[in-house]
Amino acid sequence: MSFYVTTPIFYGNGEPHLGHAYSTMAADILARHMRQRGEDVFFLTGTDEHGEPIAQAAEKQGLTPQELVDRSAQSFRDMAAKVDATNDFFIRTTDQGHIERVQAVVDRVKENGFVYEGTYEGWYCPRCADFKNENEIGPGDTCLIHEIPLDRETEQNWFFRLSAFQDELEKLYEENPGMIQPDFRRNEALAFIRGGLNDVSLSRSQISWGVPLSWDPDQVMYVWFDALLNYYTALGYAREGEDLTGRFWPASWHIIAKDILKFHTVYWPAFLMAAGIEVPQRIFIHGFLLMGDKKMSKSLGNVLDPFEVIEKFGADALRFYCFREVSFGQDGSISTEGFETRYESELANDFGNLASRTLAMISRYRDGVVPEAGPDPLLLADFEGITDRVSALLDDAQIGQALEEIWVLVRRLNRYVEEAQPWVLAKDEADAERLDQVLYSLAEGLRVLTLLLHPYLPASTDILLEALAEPDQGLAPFGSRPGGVKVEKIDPLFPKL
Ligand code: ME8
Repeated sequence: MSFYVTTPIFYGNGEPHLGHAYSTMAADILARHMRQRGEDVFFLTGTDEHGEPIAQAAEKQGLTPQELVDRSAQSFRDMAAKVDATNDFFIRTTDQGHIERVQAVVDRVKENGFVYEGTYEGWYCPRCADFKNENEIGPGDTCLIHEIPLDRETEQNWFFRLSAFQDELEKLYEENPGMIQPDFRRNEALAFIRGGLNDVSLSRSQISWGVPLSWDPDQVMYVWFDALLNYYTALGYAREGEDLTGRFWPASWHIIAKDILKFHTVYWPAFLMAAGIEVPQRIFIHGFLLMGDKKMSKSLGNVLDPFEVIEKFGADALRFYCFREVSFGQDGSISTEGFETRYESELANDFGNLASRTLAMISRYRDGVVPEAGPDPLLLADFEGITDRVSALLDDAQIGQALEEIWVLVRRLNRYVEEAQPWVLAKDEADAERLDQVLYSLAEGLRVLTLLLHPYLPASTDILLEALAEPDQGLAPFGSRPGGVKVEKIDPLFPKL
């Protein structure tokens, strides 16, 4: 089966922060997990490089737009690498391959009769790059998100007949209740659609930094249509000489935050329908990471630097913390103190310790060879079906809940060590068989959990899988690997600071 997951493409006028890293890590966890299941995976991220905000930011910095986006594309690429994302391609909307394909899709939308010429008059937020309808305008004609005055725009441009898709969109979400996750976001999208859809500008005439329309090159594509199309165009040119569209489209998951719900649940499927292209399978809309009670954002300046955290604690710790602390789908506060607490108590104590002591005991009591014994019946029921449960949760992008399922068993194994007391068993030759069973069960439990944790903690689980002499990273049920394997001791995976 093919599995195609995307992040938003981030604006090429800013520096990456933890909010961007969050979506990237989420998509990466799903991609890694699906690869473990042997699926044919494609994972896309990238940068959104056209439009007025970028042209303006470049001018302010005394750069050409291209110079600015070249720099920030590099920063976003670095960010993805630093959080250990395994994206299969990094799209930039200034790629020639993207531009050509955007033009081709828009031409189809026009041929299909959904484009007309008209005059736009209304309110526009230059930061959102969004035309606001009545219920999106704050007091004194301001942007509700950025709290800045909106611009009154009047311009001659081309329109997309969004209104023609009202019924089809309603039907889409009524007939596919699971398509937008979490469920309350689907209600939001439906409410927006039922509120009535106005046609939207498809092009801008007073901006030049964008994709020119093939039939009217004085106008450039409205940046949101250009940007949304990235998910589709990338497959056409990500691999030289190969078109991956048939293999991966429609996307399995678009991972986004709630700020761009309207674009992804209303504009995007409508535009695809207009072009005669299949709509994505599912869209996951996560919440905002908050520092205190404020959204982290570039314009508010309260940004937690993921690079600093990674420098000090490693990418695994960041990946773990974000999905452990905040319920995926909800807003959630994060803090340095919260981070340090979880690092100590969960990564270092619960998991790191379990790994170190299991390997140390096998080394001390059995010369590093996992005994050839069977699994302890005491643990069998706990581990029964764990891989399926985690897989089912991750099928629905329940990243935090899947992690919780795994963590329950991490704690279970720690309790098992305390209950079984291998150091007592080791003192009496009469307990040798029981010790074999306990050590085997610990090694096996640790192996199963390490495999399940791999998508969350790729670097430390790589070390551990090597120490456990587990060559294959595919998921495995408890008790499926026989003993007799030589394992190695390890240094603490999450050293105390
Ligand atoms: O909107 N918490 O780009 P953008 C969680 N280019 N996630 C956050 C976040 C926070 N505090 N801040 C940002 C754009 N994000 C468009 C997208 S897609 C075709 C075009 C993440 O750079 C989250 O995924 O403003 C959010 O949707 C995205 O960054 C917005 O990134």
